[in-house]
Amino acid sequence: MRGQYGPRPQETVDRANELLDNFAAQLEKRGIKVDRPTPLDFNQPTATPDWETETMFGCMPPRDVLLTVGKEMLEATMSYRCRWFEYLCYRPLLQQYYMDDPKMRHESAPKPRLTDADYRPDYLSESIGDQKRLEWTADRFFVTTEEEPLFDAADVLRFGRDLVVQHGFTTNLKGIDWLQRHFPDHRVHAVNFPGDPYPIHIDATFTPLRPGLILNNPQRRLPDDQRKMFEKNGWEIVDAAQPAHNSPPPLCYSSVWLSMNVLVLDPKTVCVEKTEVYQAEQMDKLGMEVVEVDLRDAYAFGGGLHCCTADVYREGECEDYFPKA
Ligand code: DAV
Repeated sequence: MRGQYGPRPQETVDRANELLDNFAAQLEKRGIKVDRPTPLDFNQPTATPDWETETMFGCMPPRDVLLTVGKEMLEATMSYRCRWFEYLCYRPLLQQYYMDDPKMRHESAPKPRLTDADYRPDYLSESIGDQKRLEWTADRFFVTTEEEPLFDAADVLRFGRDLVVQHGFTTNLKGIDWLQRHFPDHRVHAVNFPGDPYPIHIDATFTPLRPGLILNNPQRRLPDDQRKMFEKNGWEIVDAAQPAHNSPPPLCYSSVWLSMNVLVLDPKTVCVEKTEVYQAEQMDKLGMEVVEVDLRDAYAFGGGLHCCTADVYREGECEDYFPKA
């Protein structure tokens, strides 16, 4: 966060932890087993032979780091230097899963070097202005270069056999190609949302609710030429409701569209942040049972309900939702 780094106020940390604990308890009451990461001291400097940073990020959003596909859990490359070591917070759990389930595959994508060659200098300079930024992102000209494969797990959506991946700031084309080579039995689709001046993660932009239905951010609509696979297979893409807030909470990295960063528990049940009344109302109209969760005061630590969760073990088979090519 430009110009601001170092420890966050302790009372905001305590409040966010309280909300995350309550959310975990809510999920447990519904019969979901919830595991929690092991935090590091995020206020320590980290370095590799190529760079050093003064502080780290945290481990509120496992969604950014861990990608579960079938029996595999894959650690993403990540694309910020301050998040390079974040996987360590999840290693105790991943080791446990690996020992408990002989079929579990624990994989880690090649750690990127993240030298200066990975980033366009001055791309984020304040003098650029939103108009220019929108042109750049529409042209798929992003802050990261194609120096080496980069992806954050939160840029990937899983639809059974198909993986839909946002090309943007945190995931480059080489990262998407790496995913396709790594999952040869899946079809990997690159998508873009031109209305987003800062495309970081797909989960406040494109939200599958159940087979056949996706919410799309009305300011970041999927371009026509990328809708074909959904249309041909009878999927409906509807505009998400407006957020209930005009601005994100203080020191938050994300936009107001965390309103649509919901956690779907099953095709009929969805967790929605409790102040997001318009989003909840839309879910209700779409026939979903809404579970209200108080999380807004934790947003600043890395995102919403979808960000702060990552599914590990799910029931069901790998479906083909898009048989018509
Ligand atoms: O709209 O700021 C937030 C996504 C966080 N995983 C946004 C994207």
